[in-house]
Amino acid sequence: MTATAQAVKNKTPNVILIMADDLGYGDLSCYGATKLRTPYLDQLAAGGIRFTNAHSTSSTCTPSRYALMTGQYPWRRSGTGILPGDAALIVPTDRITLPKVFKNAGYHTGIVGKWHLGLGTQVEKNWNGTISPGPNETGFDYSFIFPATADRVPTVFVENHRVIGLDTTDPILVDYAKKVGDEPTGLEHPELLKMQATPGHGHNQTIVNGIGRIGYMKGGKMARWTDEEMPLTFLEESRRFIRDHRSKPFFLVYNLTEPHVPRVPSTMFKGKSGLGYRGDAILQLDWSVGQILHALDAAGIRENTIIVFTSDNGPVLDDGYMDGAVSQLNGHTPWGALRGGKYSVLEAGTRVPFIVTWPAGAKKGVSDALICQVDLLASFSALLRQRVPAGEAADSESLLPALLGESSKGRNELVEQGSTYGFLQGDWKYIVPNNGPANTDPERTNIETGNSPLPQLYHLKKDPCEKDNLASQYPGKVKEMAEALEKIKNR
Ligand code: NG6
Ligand code: CA
Repeated sequence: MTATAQAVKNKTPNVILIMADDLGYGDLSCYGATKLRTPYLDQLAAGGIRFTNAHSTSSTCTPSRYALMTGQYPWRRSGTGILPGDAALIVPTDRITLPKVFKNAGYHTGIVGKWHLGLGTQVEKNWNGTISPGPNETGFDYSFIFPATADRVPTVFVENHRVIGLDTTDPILVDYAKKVGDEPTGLEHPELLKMQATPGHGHNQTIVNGIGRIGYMKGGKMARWTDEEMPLTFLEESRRFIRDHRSKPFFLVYNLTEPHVPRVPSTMFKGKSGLGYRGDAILQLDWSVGQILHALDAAGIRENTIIVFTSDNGPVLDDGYMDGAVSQLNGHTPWGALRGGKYSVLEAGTRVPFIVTWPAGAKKGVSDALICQVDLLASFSALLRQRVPAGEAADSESLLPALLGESSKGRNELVEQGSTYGFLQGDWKYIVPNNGPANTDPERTNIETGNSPLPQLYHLKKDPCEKDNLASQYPGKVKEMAEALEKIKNR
């Protein structure tokens, strides 16, 4: 029996989780986009299962990734909102995590790309020494990350516990409260910027590579990335990881940084989409996925590799830079036919592309099963016959048959997190009343939040666009769902 045949028989496929950053439900041509084409992801979807009702737990990054790692709804724990770049690690090191499931099953585990779950034990940390705990303490044998987001300092790569390209004569200092060093900021010197920040939105602190960032940093000049090649560096590291570990089962998390701001595609993609840099970044993302497929083919392991492709939250156009996302949208609909987007409790906030392929083991097709990224922990535990410790990862449901296309049955209910809670149950969605603003910021991000002081009830099956609030027509249903949600929250 060949090694691949043995691995298929033992059900020990390689697993690659590819997580895009702010990619919307309608951003790929296999999800209905007509203004741009994403041939590699279309090919992936055609060879696997394309989910139409898959969700992140939350409509922003940190909480969604926290849930993915821990199998727990992020709102059960405080401090799981969008983290600054100097935050301490928020993932517990003494509990089960998604990578630990694989590690316990004998896999080699790695993460490449965006992290945004904090590093070290405190905010004040020495970026010039050993930075720990981080991904390596939460289940990854290998990590090659950037700490937070592409628009937050420090704009450096961290490999395992150390910043890459560190120069001891030019130490790195990071501060989110006050300016450090004497480098120009975007606020003081907008003439030095190659991409202007949206007025009134921030992104005007330390300038790195001609782009104003959130947060202040000094030093580490040689260690700083250039945005044009940063995603290609992550791609190359992922390809290397695949090559180096092709003969043993591995789990790789490849966290793409596209199409999050600042959108600075590499030269080969600039202007290619006709939709501005946001569209170009999506073409770059699609091509990167194609490069991963080539790497698997070259290593001879595509057959027995599961790829899960998804996004951490819904789409946004103007998220702080004047990059043409609004002015060159050209009729593209990143949210598909849904309402809302990033930061929103409406469907486009958390309903995201989700594709699963496993040529040797899973079926092909389209599935409307309700699934959530929080379920990957229990589902892969089931595949690898690993026990989830009692009381841990309690919000994660094993949906393995749905993920492999063997069943159309997903979850019965799901809690969605925007600035208020949404609750899906059967064909219905209930949104908890909230006094926050109905729009994130009409002049800038301009996304409907879903906030309303009145209860909202939508029949998602008949009204996927959440247009027709039926709450006053069905007060009993509202009460029943509000109570069911409270029960889950207090579990
Ligand atoms: C917000 C930023 C936004 C983006 C987001 C994180 C402002 C006004 N907005 O606070 O630009 O960085 O955080 O995005 O600074 S996420 O995908 O990582 O959640
Ligand atoms: Ca995101």
